[in-house]
Amino acid sequence: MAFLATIASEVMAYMRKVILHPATLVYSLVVLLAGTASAAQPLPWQLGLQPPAGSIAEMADDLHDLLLIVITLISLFVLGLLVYVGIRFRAAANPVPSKTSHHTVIEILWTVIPVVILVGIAVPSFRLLYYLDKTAETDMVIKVTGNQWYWNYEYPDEGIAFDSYMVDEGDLQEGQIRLLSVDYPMVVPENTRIKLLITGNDVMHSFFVPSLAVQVYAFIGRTNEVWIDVPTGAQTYYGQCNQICGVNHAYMPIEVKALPAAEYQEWLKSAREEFAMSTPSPAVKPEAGSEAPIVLASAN
Ligand SMILES: [Cu+2]
Repeated sequence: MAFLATIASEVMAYMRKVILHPATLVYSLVVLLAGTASAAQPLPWQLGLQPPAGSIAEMADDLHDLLLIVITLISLFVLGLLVYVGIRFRAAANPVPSKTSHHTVIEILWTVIPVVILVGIAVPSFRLLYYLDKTAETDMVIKVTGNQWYWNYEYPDEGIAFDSYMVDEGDLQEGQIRLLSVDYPMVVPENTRIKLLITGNDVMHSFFVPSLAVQVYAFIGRTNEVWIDVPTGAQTYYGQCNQICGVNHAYMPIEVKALPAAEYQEWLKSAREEFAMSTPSPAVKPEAGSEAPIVLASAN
């Protein structure tokens, strides 16, 4: 009994310290009031996933919620069985144990029921998997290259490419987020489907933006294809490299900035001047004999 009291007091102490902490309450209130539109970044003491943005993320979120229900019911059922067996068949109450070792009906049940559960889970899971695969129906392409330790974004149809570095703590401006804000974010138009070609230049990286439900490895000499579904609304989505890639792994965040169509065109105009590609990056160097156009240097 003493250890139960210890556990209870530990839980109470944790609740007092963390869940009832003023910062937690204020954040919970802010998140509740602000709704799902404003939090495409991790928050202190956050529970659960970041609010989903776009159809892929919504489907992934729904699948997560479904699995959470299934796993909770299974865990409670197994816990209930354990408690029941522990009490009902304890040595004191059951001095002569049964020698039963087989029970055909139960064995069939505990084979068939898990199979039914798994098949039930497989249906939404495969639906999401095949939905993720539909990279053909996209509006535009961005090539993302992981480097030690920054990202490079290339818009092949616009002839622009630029590096994206984390803003150092000392240089943070008003509204920028420590370890998440970058100097040049990946800018995208709202309400578009974007094909991402993800590759690496040195070691393995991983392009991970939780709110858009995208997490893809960036390998050297290999291009992974995925698409994101940017929802309507000007919004910034934050992510990080989540494949340990060296000493500055924690300092190569991802910032995806969604703009309304007109503002995106404005950005494109200035980006074409500032970020015109001088040479194609190594991963898109045209192969001998191919007709891929090479964009020449601009004069700035
Ligand atoms: Cu990395």
